[in-house]
Amino acid sequence: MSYQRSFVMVKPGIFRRKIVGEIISRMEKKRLDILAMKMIKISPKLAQHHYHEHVDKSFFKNLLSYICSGEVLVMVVGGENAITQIRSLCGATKVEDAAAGSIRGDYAVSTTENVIHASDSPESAMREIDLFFRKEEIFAYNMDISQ
Ligand code: DGI
Repeated sequence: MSYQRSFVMVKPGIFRRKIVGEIISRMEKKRLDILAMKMIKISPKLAQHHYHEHVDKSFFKNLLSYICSGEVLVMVVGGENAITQIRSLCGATKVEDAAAGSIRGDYAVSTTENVIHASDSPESAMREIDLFFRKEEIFAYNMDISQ
C-alpha cells in the first residue's frame, strides 16, 4: 500500500444533473483526500494532450467535442492506493459493462458521456496532474494532520 495522488475529472453536464456532490461524497466516504479542485472549460488543445493515446481512435472526435462542450470539475485526489480505489468507484469505461453501484453504472448515459475520468496508473496521474494544475494549487493538509 502506498499513498498515491490521482487526477479526477467530473465530465460536462454533471453539474446540470446535480450529482457532483454525490460523486465527491463517494470519494469522501472512502476516506480519500481532495487535495485540489477547480471548475474549468477544457480547450481542444488541452483535451488533445489529455487524451493523446486516443487520437487515432474512431471515437476521438466525439470524445473531444463532448469533453470541450461545457464545465468540468477537475480534482487531485489522494489516498492509500487512490488510483485503484477511485477506478473501482468509477466502474467500467463502457456503459454496458459498468456495474450498478459504481458511479458510471449508476449515472452514465453512454460510453462517451460516462460521467467521470480517473487516472489509470501512477504515470498517467503525474502527467495529468501536471497538465491541469500548478504546484501551488495542490494542498497537502493530509500530511499536516498529525503535526
Ligand atoms: O480511462 P477510461 O476513461 O475508463 O477509458 P479510456 O482511457 O479507454 O477512454 C477514454 C474515454 O474515451 C472514455 O472515458 C470514453 C471514451 N471511450 C473509450 N472507449 C470508447 C469511448 N467512447 C466510445 N464512444 N466508444 C468506445 O469504444
